[in-house]
Amino acid sequence: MPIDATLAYDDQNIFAKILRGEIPCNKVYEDEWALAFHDIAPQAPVHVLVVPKGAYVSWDDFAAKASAEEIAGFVRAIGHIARENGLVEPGYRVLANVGAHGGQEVPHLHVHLFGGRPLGPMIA
Ligand code: IU
Repeated sequence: MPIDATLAYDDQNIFAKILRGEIPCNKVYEDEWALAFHDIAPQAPVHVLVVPKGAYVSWDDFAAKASAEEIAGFVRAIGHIARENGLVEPGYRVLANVGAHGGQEVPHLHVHLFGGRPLGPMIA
């Protein structure tokens, strides 16, 4: 069920629990700014979720409230994961669903990183 991305942050959301180590994940990468793990229902040969360490509901919340340092660290982490997994050539897709119309289901910002096959045109 898609969420309202303007909700207050709930630290009981599933990705907050994964960040705290209360629930396991299939980890791909971790640094000061981000944790990345394989999506449990992959839509492509590579489908990684990249989650910022800070308490942000959505991309909108992050863009409005995160420091420049947090934003830079998170964006760099996404690029690093793509490079380390050999996705830069032939290419990949980065996607953030926001709110009800965006189809966002988990109320902690996460970016989907897809690759490993031609992904086709964007679906609106
Ligand atoms: P969305 O952007 O909020 O729609 O994406 C949520 C994603 O989180 C979706 O692709 C799920 O398969 C994925 N996911 C997960 O990897 N592990 C979980 O425990 C849960 C959802 I809940």
